[in-house]
Amino acid sequence: MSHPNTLLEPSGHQHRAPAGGEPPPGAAMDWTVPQHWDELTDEDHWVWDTLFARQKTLLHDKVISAFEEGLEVLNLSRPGVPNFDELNVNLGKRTGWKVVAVPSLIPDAVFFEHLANRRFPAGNFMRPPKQMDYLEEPDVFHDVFGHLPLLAQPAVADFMAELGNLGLKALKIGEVERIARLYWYTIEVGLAREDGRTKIYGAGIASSFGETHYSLESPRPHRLKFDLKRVLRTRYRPDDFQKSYFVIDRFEDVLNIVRENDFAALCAELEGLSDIDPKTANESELLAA
Ligand code: HBI
Ligand code: FE
Repeated sequence: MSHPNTLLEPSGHQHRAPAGGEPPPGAAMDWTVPQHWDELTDEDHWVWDTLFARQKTLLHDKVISAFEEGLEVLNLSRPGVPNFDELNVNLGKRTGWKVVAVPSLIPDAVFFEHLANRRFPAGNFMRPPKQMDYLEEPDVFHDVFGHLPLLAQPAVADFMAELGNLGLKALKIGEVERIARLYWYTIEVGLAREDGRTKIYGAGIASSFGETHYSLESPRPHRLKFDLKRVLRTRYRPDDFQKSYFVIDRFEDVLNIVRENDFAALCAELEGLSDIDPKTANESELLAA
């Protein structure tokens, strides 16, 4: 287990993104910037290689198999921070997605617009060595190592694009917080059953040494059977380990979550029902231990 005095990287990085502000200098209207891969330093590449080797080893048997397949398909084992142009050749062939560089968290509307168009916004910077285990904003390791392997899997790639569309619709009806919860409890900190065991698929956990251990081994968090209405009502803390994780039965069902539900109707149904604090859970909701 992790040492209590280590500043462990909570998977969370999503402090609410800037509101609909102007893009920073040097960024396009959609907040994208060139990756400037050739400006990455030896130290950046060293941090990538160090984090990659540690997580790849740690995740074996703890992450769903589709994640490890994605690492191979995208040839992410090659040394150094990946060049997005090279990555996009394989990724585009597999699922029509491409990774684009952004300098920071971007406004929800811009973020969802990218997802709806199969563009994944990834940080163009790498955390410094003294912050190996602490992450303020999503850097290239969180975004590329954590998110891209599953974007090479068609069902997830479609789910992510649908989430983008849902996010844009939710913004129009003032329900973006509910979509942010769905995104959070699946794409960022999702768990799934595979071969009779609970495994990781959320990028925030997969890219976090501390949360990989905590999400599967700690007795503290609740591990709840995935229930869409429960997810839409449950608050989350983006800057700490989770008090609750949701576990989907079969990872390949992830796409059905959005395909089989009418989101606007669900929001209407949940109108007036209180939010749920993630530190609470009923016995009946818990995954059988
Ligand atoms: N911006 N760059 C970036 N990366 C994210 O993961 C991100 C974001 N903006 C908003 C956001 N995520 C979350 O609030 C989503 O739930 C919308
Ligand atoms: Fe993320």
